[in-house]
Amino acid sequence: MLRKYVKQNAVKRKQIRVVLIKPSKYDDDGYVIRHYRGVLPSNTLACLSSLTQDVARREELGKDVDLRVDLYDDTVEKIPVNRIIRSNRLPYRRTIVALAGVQSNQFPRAADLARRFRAGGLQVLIGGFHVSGALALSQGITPEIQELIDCGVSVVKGEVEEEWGNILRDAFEDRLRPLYDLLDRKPDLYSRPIPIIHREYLKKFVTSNFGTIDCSRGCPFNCSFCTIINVQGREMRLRSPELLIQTLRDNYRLHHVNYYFFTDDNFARNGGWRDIFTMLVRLREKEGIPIQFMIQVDTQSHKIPEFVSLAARAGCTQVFIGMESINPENLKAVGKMQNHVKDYQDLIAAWHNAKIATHVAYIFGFPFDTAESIRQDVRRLQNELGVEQASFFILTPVPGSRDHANTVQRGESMNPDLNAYDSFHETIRHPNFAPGELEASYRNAWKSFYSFNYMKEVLTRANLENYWNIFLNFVWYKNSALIEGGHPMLHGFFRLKDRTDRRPGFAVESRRKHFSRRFREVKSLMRSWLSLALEMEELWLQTRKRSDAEIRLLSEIQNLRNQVNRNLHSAELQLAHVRARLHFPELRVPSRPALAFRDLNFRMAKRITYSRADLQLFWQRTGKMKMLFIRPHKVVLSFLKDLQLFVLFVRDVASA
Ligand code: B12
Ligand code: SF4
Repeated sequence: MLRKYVKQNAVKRKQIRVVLIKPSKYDDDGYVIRHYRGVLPSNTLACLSSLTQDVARREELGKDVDLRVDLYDDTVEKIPVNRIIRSNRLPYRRTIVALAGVQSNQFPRAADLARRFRAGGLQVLIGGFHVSGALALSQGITPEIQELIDCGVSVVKGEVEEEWGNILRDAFEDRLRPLYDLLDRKPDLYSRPIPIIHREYLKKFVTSNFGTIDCSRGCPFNCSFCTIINVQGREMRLRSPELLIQTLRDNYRLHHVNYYFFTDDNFARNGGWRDIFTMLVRLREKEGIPIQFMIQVDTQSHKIPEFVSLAARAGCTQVFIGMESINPENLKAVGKMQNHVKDYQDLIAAWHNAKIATHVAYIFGFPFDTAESIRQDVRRLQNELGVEQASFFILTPVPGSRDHANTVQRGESMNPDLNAYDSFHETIRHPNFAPGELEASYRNAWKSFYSFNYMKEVLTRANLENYWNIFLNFVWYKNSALIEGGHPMLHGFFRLKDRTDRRPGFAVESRRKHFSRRFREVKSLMRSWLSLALEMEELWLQTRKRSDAEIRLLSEIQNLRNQVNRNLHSAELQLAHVRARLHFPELRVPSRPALAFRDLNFRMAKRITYSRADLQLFWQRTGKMKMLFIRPHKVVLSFLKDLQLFVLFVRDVASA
């Protein structure tokens, strides 16, 4: 939980506490999907928190009102429902709960939380893409939203940049309306407050130097599965580049944040891209602020003059491309007319030439897909396009998309459980797949794309600057998709399961049953992690980038070794250092005590030129042998070798 006192003034006697909550969703067993550490912080929380602070700064609720924001993210922390309810009991305080950025798959969880807060007497608001999208294209109010309204929850449809102060005033004065319809009043974002960084919140994520900002909203295209155009519109609305850059500068100085996900759905259509990139170049090259970022772009982005080259200079390390399919028939069927399959190779090559890693969004379940075509598509992504990463999704008729409205109109059946609308569950029947077959093909796609051989190919050709970004993404993706069995975009590291906070309809297990089940799950998780760690270590051994200085040093050692034909002594190793230093003065010749450790590293460096295969073979053979045939000294030596190697691996990862 993060608490921000926006105004602290002893004179102020009335307090409004705005509790922003980003709900998670339930897994198939009814447990909230929550992790010890997340990967991507919520931009909606950052945005609404910034807007609330702005309302406070302007004293929009009156000079004697203290406005305070608390932030909770259900995906990385337990929501203390009872404590929040109790905080409303103080006579001078009014607590308002705002369920933020609620997507369709998060709606059931959000609704359960809303009901608990309402039962505790709190005022509750809900907003985000589910309510905005569902109400944008439906005739009237949909039943699940009506149900919330009936229990006293206020629903906010659309963006609140220009209305947040008024809504908070309504809450303060106890006259919240059941529905705020702001969809037709799309706010001008230009001078609106930029989403802010909360350092304490970032600590709940794997890296705390990571920020998110939406630099624009809307998208000019017209894909039938998309909700964005029906909520944020097809006209682009931009934030001021100057304001944005000033925020990045401040965030770097105050919070050391230097990596961003600019969450615009299509940064290539953000009319301010040139100004933003130019200012970022200045920030990096003149002010020495090393900002890097990733963006989402369309498949025509490489044709915008200078877009790619300037993105590279501005610090872009990865682009997320809305490729969706390699089958032109599929693209036509969903109105993705801007995607031309014949351009794909040029597109990927253009980003690669700029040394920017490509990550494609790819959807299965389009009308012309079959189990075989999915297998082929994955191979084509690898062999013909050579993209570094792919994120796979199952086509889902999300409320707010034309696909959803058409399916409703045709009276076709859809999965009634919104919790499944997360793009990795089947929600409609596909004529080319038996029930469950699409999900199976989807899972296989993850497995074959993130195979050892393909990851090796990608990392071998990755440039030094991008190597670790891609490597760590592989760890994240493999862990989420193949170990945790979910979608990387929803998963962080180390799954937590709250025994008592289970979806209504699922029984709360006894302590004994729950802990023995969790014990088995954690044990199997540990085993999977060990094998993932060894796989990634092997990948590192086979692909790791060596600096020119290290290559030179290794070749000097090899030369000496060839001359003396035996293991080198410390003095000889020192000589190799001296020789290599002639070319790379930055290499330090180690002092004597350090030499032993260096020696170890170099021997390992020699070994790490190859792989861990010999050790693996040894362990396999040892595992099969009877006790009598095992040679203890070999076991100990191999264990030590493996340990040394692993320490080097971890050291390298940690310094990435
Ligand atoms: C960036 C992004 C992500 C990032 C998240 C990064 C982050 N943590 O912020 C990643 C890649 C992880 C991601 C993952 C997923 N995403 Co996503 N994502 C987006 C994207 C492109 C931008 C989000 C954003 O920053 N928006 C800007 C914020 C400020 O807008 P906002 O949330 O709508 O909030 C505004 C209003 O809605 C309103 N509001 C919101 N909440 C509340 C609450 C109250 C009380 C009030 C008054 C107002 C209010 O005020 C805000 C300011 O105006 C959106 C599309 C979009 N343009 O928004 C899709 C989008 C939200 N994602 C979507 C989906 C489906 C997913 C995934 C399930 C996987 C997938 N298929 O992509 C996962 C789920 C992960 C998860 N647990 O959240 C869908 C949701 C559709 C739906 N109806 O459910 C969207 C709309 C894109 C789409 N495909 O159509 N996503
Ligand atoms: S390009 Fe992306 S954001 Fe734009 S309409 Fe299509 S799916 Fe939506």
